[in-house]
Amino acid sequence: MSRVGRQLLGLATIALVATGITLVTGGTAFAELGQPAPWEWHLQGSGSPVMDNIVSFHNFLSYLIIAITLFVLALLVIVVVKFNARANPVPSRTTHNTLIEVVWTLVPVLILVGIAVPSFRLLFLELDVPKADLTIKATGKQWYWSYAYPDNGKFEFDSLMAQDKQPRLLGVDNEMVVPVNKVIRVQVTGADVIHAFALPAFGVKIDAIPGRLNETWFKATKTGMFYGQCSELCGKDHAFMPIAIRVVNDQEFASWVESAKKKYASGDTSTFASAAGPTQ
Ligand SMILES: [Cu+2]
Repeated sequence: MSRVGRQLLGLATIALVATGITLVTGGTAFAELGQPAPWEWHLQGSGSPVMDNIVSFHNFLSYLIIAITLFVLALLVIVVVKFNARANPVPSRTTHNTLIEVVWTLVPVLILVGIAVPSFRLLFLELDVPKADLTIKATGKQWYWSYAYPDNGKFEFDSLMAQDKQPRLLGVDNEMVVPVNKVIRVQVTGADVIHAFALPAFGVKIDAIPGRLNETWFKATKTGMFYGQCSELCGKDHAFMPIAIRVVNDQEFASWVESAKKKYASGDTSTFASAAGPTQ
């Protein structure tokens, strides 16, 4: 085997080993649930059925891409080793091969169809809001979020980043609180400029646009704290308006609602007086 061929085979071996290590140590090993972790390179851990689907679709695509890349690499290695000028001094004059042309057209088409089907299934899962157990309205403002609970006594409160809370830049003074295993419909709007309501662990990301009411949903399958961030550049403190959601059981949620009704009773109720739209 030629020197170049050996070098290429060596490279291919390194790529294979690296891929193997990546796949073995990947998955949820580093992916912490609810918040980002240091040196994280994988998707955040899933806390909702939609995110479960996003993770498995992402993994499916990764395996497919790795397989295609290795296949092309193998073809390149074969060409370099078998058909270089020294190993193959008299080149073939073949210009056409009907079978191979049909195959290299059909196989990519089939692969794309195989990607399209689960991709559309996932889009429909994200966009068809199931019958909701609870509706929460999230309003993006420069630079914090307000959460309103129209089903639970029509209270509304502001959620600002808390300097003294952990995790840094994600902790807030008043968290959004939701019950576990319930379909939460989130209606999202902006009060001043465009913001975006995003929570990676729930697979949620939707624009908060003034004058418009966008709708998304999630069903948290685990209790605990989950963090997201405004995901549309909205001004100088865009980086400092985190989204913090506390997922609790039904009893804890009921008692939180009782205390929240009292705590936020004097809050601004303009959300309920007017329909969607800017409140200032
Ligand atoms: Cu923003």
